Amino acid sequence: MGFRNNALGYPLDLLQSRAVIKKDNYAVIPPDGLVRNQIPGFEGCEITILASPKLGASFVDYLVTLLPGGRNRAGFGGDGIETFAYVLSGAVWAGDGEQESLLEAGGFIYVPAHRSLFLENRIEGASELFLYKRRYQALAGYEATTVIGNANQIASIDYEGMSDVHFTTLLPTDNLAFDMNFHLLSFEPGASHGYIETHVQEHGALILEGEGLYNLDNDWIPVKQGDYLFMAAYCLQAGYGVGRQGAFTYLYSKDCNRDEPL
Ligand code: UGY
Ligand code: MN
Repeated sequence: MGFRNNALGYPLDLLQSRAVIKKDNYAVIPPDGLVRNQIPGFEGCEITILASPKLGASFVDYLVTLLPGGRNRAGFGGDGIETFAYVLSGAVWAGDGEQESLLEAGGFIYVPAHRSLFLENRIEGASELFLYKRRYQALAGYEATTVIGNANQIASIDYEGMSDVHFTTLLPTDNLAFDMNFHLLSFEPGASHGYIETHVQEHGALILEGEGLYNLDNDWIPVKQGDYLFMAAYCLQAGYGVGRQGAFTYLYSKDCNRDEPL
């Protein structure tokens, strides 16, 4: 049920949910319970806010459905806020006021904190976007630049020596100007992390395909395509790909390249 599945009205059974919300620790947010938000600047868009500082994140993640004619002409981000958009389906024109591109599934744009992100749906139907914003942590002498690409055109590498776990990095790794990155991690059935991670970085993760069994703070939780995961700093985390149909893949953000302030 829920608006994202276009299944509203009387419930068919007892009300129940797979959602788990542990503020400042982790969250599993399946699509069923999500609600629509109106956000100024977005015209003709249905928006759901996922992680936010109220959950314990230093960033905000969103799912955006751009309806026919849907757009953001006012500009999203800027004034110290970096933004990132990843097209899940459809075709979206995206620009930063200088560079622009037509993004299809897998297409993404990172816009640095001194510029704004502009968006416009370019198909007759709806386009779906994953959207992110975070206050940029500047580093003297460095300036991040706009990055436009498509995840399907970036070669993955074996993840930490495992040939059945595929790791794709979307933003530059050799430039300290970037204080965060986006990655895809994909597990073939039966593959897993090599160890349960315990680290200071936070993640927001959208499961793009498949099914997994995920450890969050030592709770083992089944998750699947469409679920959103938030992992706060120091949250224990690891997963197995368990689906019989194919890979378990998620898109996730990770802060990087900065010391921790005292
Ligand atoms: O990059 C990471 O920290 C990543 N391996 N974490 C995760 O998949 N939960
Ligand atoms: Mn991690």
